[in-house]
Amino acid sequence: MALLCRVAAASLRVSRSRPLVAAAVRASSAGAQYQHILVEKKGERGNVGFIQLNRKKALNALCDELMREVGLALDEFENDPEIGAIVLTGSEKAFAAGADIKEMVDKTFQECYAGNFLTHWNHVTTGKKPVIAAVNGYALGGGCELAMMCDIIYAGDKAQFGQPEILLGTIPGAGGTQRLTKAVGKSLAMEMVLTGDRISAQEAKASGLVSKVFPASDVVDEAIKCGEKIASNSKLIVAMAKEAVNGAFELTLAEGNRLEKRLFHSTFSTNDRKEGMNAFVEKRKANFTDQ
Ligand code: CO8
Repeated sequence: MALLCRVAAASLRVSRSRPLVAAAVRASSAGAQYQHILVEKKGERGNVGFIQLNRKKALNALCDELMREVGLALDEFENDPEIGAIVLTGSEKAFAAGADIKEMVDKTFQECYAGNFLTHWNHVTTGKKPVIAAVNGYALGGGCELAMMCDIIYAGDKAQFGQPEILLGTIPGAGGTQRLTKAVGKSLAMEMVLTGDRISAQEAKASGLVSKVFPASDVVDEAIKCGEKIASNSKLIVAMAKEAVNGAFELTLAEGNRLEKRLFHSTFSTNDRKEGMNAFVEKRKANFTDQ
């Protein structure tokens, strides 16, 4: 694999909006090599990171290497000062049909437990920059969980969400029983997890799992537009806002309100808070510097 990467690196040239594609390994705009994902910068200002899962034949089943690559690409964007938001998407047929069952079929409890099997997926939730999932087609099992690890979910009108692990004799392991329940409530989450039944994009919208539904062909562009809108704000303050909202999932109301208040107070130590309020008073557009 390392040799393959080096050979491909020598033969690849990369453009900002459309990376050229080699047989098996692709380079991101920062030059990193990926086999299972496409990585670009999108948006008029190139300030939206774009990660596309690209194992189409396997319906973007989330094999270990793919998720490792997603983690690397997220790190790449996290460390890129130009990037203000990230869009994660799959193909029109599948955002992702779950963890790779073929990779899991022979695993033992001992291997899973001792090796902390798939724990590295949590990496998706640890960044400061907002991640928007643009979901078309199947978002099943680990695919639904991956979407729920993102900060915002946009869905195409043919998207389907489900936690079908029960049909495989297992249960969700990447937050499906927790994030789904917080998003849609106990009754629907319990029904989905216990029966393996899927819900449509429209049901996902009605139950609060996704924020917007678009025609399938528009959902990626709309997610990028949302990313551009977020990226036009102060990256420093956006990170604080994300931290505060995430507090609502992890803390009691009192602790969450305390965290929010401290972060709110902290904005008063930043140049961007001064700039934002002065710009309003002076009736001009704010020029944020992320300081
Ligand atoms: N894993 C591996 N391969 C898959 C997966 C998968 N999850 N889903 C689809 N594929 C493969 C198929 O095997 C097939 O490959 P091949 O052509 O080599 O036979 C190819 O993708 C196309 O699939 P189908 O022929 O089945 O396509 P259909 O259009 O007929 O059906 C479905 C599409 C309904 C999506 C069907 O493929 C399906 O049911 N897939 C499995 C869905 C599923 O059960 N997902 C849950 C997996 S378990 C899980 O995600 C646990 C997560 C725990 C994470 C813990 C992290 C800490």
